[in-house]
Amino acid sequence: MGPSAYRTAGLVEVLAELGHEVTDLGNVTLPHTEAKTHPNSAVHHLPEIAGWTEVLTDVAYRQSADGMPIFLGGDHALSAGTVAGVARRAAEQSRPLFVLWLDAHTDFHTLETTDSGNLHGVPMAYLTGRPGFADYFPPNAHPVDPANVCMIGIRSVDPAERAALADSPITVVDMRSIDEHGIAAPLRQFIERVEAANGLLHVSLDVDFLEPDIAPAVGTTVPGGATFREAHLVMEMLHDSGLVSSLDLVELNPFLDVRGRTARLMVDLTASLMGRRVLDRPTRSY
Ligand code: HAR
Ligand code: MN
Ligand code: MN
Ligand code: MN
Repeated sequence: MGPSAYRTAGLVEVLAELGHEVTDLGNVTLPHTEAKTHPNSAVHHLPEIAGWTEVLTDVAYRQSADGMPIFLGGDHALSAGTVAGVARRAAEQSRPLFVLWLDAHTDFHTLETTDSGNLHGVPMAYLTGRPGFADYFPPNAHPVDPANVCMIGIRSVDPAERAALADSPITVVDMRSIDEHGIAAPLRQFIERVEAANGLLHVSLDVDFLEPDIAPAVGTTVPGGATFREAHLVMEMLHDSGLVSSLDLVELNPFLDVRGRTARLMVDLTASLMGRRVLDRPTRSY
């Protein structure tokens, strides 16, 4: 239902108004899947998620040939496919892929460590080549270098993820750090790294990155999220960088929305990323 809510909230029209040529390629469908279980009996919907990963890898690879694909979800598990697809594109262009993960959660569980068995909790582990996926997910031909991953907005990390992150070069900007230093400084540092490396930049925006008061339409709200202005500032800075090559909008559950407020906010954030600004002149640097 997420993609339908974005369409209803006017995503295509808003981007077209900004002068972009927009093509809505419609919904992706899941082909037949093979039954599959995992020794961790909590894991559920494994064949479906493995199937989606395969299909979306292919879709993302093809749609990143030109233009900027925006992938509408749907569960954050979809990023296992979308990021794998753009990683294949980056490898073909001999450019490094960077991933900005805007989320309350790190989604860094393996299939062994997840307690909930909800596979939206595993895509970053799959994408960065953590072990245990080989017999269950499509082969990860182009793992993302964890040193090229930056997570911002983090405020809910399970013990197994915490342990794995202690040994990982992933940059994690948690909410405490944002409280203390603001959100612009770490983002600017990351953008500068992408630019210096001539990288592609994939942005994965989970609704629960946002403060639940302003974005209630998500099943896994965590208090203390990014404010309206922090979120827009991130998008505006990303736009100014000119580096973003693909985007996921994930975890929207329209059933939980209040008068379409969350869908509209996600559309407006996308508009900021795609060039909506207050004045038609560069932002002054002080
Ligand atoms: N870490 C918890 C789990 O694995 C919660 C994961 C929630 N993730 C999302 N997307 N909804 O970030 O169950
Ligand atoms: Mn989910
Ligand atoms: Mn997530
Ligand atoms: Mn999340």
